[in-house]
Amino acid sequence: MYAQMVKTDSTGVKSIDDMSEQEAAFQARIDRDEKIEPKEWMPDNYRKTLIRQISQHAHSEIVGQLPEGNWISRAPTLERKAILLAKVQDEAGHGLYLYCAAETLGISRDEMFDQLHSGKAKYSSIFNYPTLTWADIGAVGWLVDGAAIMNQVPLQRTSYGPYARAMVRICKEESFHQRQGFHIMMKMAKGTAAQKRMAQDALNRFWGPSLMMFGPSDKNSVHSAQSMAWKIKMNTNDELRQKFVDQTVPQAEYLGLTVPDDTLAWNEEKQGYDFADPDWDEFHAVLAGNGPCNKERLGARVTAWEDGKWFREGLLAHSKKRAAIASDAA
Ligand code: BYC
Repeated sequence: MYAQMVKTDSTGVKSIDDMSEQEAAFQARIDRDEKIEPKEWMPDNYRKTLIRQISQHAHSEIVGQLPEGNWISRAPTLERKAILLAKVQDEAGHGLYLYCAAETLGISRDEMFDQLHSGKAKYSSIFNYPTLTWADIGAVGWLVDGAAIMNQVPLQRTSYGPYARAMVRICKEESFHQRQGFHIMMKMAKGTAAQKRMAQDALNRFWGPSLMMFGPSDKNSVHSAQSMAWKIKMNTNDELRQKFVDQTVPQAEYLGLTVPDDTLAWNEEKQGYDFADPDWDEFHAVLAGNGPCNKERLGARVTAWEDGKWFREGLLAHSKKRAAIASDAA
């Protein structure tokens, strides 16, 4: 009965009148743009929402290494190989900052890995698509990192301190990633006819999945309203998708490539492009574990975890030994 009464609007966000004194004081801090720090009081759902979003984000970074890692040994030049290697290492670093940020909320890294490996936790749908050609590595940097930046730059102002601070460095690196992807696309699109065809094919396959990265449309987004009220999300999914399209279409034009959307048109009134929705049935299939590479990606993570068991055990044994030596010496 009480639970129904507090959901005072259609989005399920509590109105200020229905909040306890503590909750209202917390909301006032958020509204004043104060950062919330780990040991401070926060509503249980704020904590849970952050753990869900930050851990999913961390998992995305880690799983996101796989489609690109696939091309390190096949990069066309030594320079491209070194750049790609650095980028994939950066993604591992992003995962680690984000796992650390989530840990400050009281979840352990082992629990997060367990949620990933058991299929309970999500990671971004985009990483369940294959990278079939070298142009796909360009498209991933240009579109996937481009979409990630669009989503993540506003998250530098998110209300939870450790998350906001982790995003600052991540965004700097993502911006380098996006440029390296665009640079690959420039080389391909301005190269031979066959290279240009590869670049167009990569754009054709990655366009829809990149739009899906922003999540379901606002009317179907279950978490947006509450997450925006708590400044865990700074923009809605549709707002960010629109900004991404508006930024990316002129870049495709510069490359001489065609965005695979017959309905794409500039809308003078809204000062933005009208564009077609991605295939939401495909999005839901990927989220349900039935995308082209879901099983392969999760399988690779589980295998890596199992293969690393001896190493984790070795580290633990070593740290116990050192602690014992230190306590003997004391
Ligand atoms: N894929 O109510 P909604 C990167 C889930 S980039 C999978 O709108 P929310 C990288 C959603 O989790 C990618 N799942 O949710 C780039 C929820 O399910 P649960 C990572 C998705 O949380 C380049 C349900 O659908 N970036 O790392 O308000 C190289 C309902 O959605 C997706 C981030 O994670 C999706 N595309 O909004 C390497 C940024 N979309 O949890 C790495 C931070 C939705 O209820 N995250 N779902 O079971 C966010 O901003 C938000 O979590 C989202 C979703 C916009 C993704």
